[in-house]
Amino acid sequence: MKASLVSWINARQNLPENKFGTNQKYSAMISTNANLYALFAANFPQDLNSCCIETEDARYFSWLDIERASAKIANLLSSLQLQVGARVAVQVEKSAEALILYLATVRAGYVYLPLNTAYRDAEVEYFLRDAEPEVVVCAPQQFGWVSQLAFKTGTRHVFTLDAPAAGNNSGSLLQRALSHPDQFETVQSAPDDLAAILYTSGTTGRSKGAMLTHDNLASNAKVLKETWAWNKHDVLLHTLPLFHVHGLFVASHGALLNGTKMIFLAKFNAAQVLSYLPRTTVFMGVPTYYVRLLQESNFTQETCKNMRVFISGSAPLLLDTFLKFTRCTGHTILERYGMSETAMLTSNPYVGKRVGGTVGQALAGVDVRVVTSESLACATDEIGDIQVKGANVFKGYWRMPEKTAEEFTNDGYFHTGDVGKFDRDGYLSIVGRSKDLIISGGYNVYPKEIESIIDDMPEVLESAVIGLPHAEFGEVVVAIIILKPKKTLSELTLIARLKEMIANFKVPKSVYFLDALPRNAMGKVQKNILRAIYKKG
Ligand code: MCA
Ligand code: AMP
Repeated sequence: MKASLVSWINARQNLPENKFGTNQKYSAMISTNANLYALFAANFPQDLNSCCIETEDARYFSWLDIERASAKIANLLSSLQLQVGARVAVQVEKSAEALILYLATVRAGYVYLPLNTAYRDAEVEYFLRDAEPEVVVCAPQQFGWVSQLAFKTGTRHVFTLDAPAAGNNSGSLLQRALSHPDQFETVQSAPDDLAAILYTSGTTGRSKGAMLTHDNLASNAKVLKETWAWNKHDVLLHTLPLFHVHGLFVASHGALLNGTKMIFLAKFNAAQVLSYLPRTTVFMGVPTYYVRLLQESNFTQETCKNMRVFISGSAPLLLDTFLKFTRCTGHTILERYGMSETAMLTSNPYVGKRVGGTVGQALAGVDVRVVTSESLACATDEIGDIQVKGANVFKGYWRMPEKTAEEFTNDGYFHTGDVGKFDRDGYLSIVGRSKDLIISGGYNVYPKEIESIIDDMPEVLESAVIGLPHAEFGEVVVAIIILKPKKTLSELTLIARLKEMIANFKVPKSVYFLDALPRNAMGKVQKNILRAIYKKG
């Protein structure tokens, strides 16, 4: 079935199926334009009518559809007379149309700012005030509160984009794009021009906008294409959200730069993934995806016989999961390491030894080092701070020059905040974090953000938020509360309040009450002691 977006456009304009020639016209762009979309377009397949995205409701978007639909939206954005470098903030359900909006924003030379659909009004208000987007695109059902927030914070244009299940009532963005031409000359960008801002909450609690340039993204996409041996027969099964690096860049850019098909599932569902594996060759996921797949009785070698590679990242993959996966499927998971600020830094090899419990070796062109607290290079197997330098490393934090400067060494390496060691073959193991961070089901949760909200509650004297091991999510958020004298507060009440205020995945799964928090001689809360006490809980 033709994708509704394009058949819907065609139907109203009786356009001939294929107005464009073959792919020759795009190859000229790659040499002079650093715009990320120009790189993708130069690698479109010869047959532009072949499928780029297949959706779970059997809609098909050809490469020509992608080109034309992103041109229409790029023309709409350009018609708004936005400032150079204008931000386009997007909080919508995953869909092919959402990916097309991303591509349109990039090719029009604007800055794409994806927001987790779980974020609630207080979180969204922070991002809008901080990033000051000129355009906001949200789901229709959120339009009421999002548009109020957006206009209050100075946004001039708010559009809606609906999940595909809603059919042709696809929201105001596509309705408005319909009347615009379906050809657009991708804007000439410099390598260092901004392409996206991704917010990664700070250990101090204030979210920071990681500024990613066209070259940050293009250089990483190119090195991953080689490292993971993408080929013309590949089909990517894409089940990740589109509002984080893993799904939006690592997965989508892999297929786009390779000029091969993606099958888009709205979200991860283990049983549904199994039904698609026989038609796909590449799958990417957070460890929770693999834990869940292994719980499926029919997840076998037979199910995976068409698969070429399973890639894991965003959070630690337990050795137990790694080994069990090989026993069940015959495949060895390829684990890699990334950050919003750096995209991918290291990867286990596609051909060669994949070592469980490690995130592999530094990618070509990426300089990763492990140093002591005196910034001396660590010896083999010596634990130290992981630092990185390379074209993949971001431009800095949005409007935070001082914070950015703090995060880089004098010789230009970025402090990842991770702690690890290299083995004698150069395989990196992440053994901990110097930053106070919980990774739950692949989502990052910064305890400081949650502690600040809890500490503002009238009954609370102070709190500590920690991550405890969890078989499925890797870690889960847990809060320890010290109440003010004579005050009462129940776990249920606290959780209910937090669910009204912050994204669900950040809400503690358990709450404990103590008379006092353990502190060291410096007065710093000893979270390691709290983790030890409650890990057995
Ligand atoms: C959902 N819940 C969660 C999470 N997800 N709680 C903690 N952590 C989570 N990650 C809550 C739901 O709100 C719900 O709460 C309850 O758990 C059960 O929901 P469930 O249906 O089981 O969850 P789900 O909808 O299936 O989601 C689990 C998930 C999802 C599929 C693992 O979290 C996911 O897609 N994670 C991937 C995140 C990602 O893309 N990470 C990449 C970041 P209640 O019952 O109270 O309603 S990029 C990155 O890290 C770097 C750059 C890199 O290297 O990639
Ligand atoms: P973010 O940039 O906020 O999405 O999260 C990046 C962080 O996720 C890194 O600094 C690591 O702490 C963690 N991370 C990413 N990939 C892995 C991995 N393969 N193993 C362990 N931690 C990882």
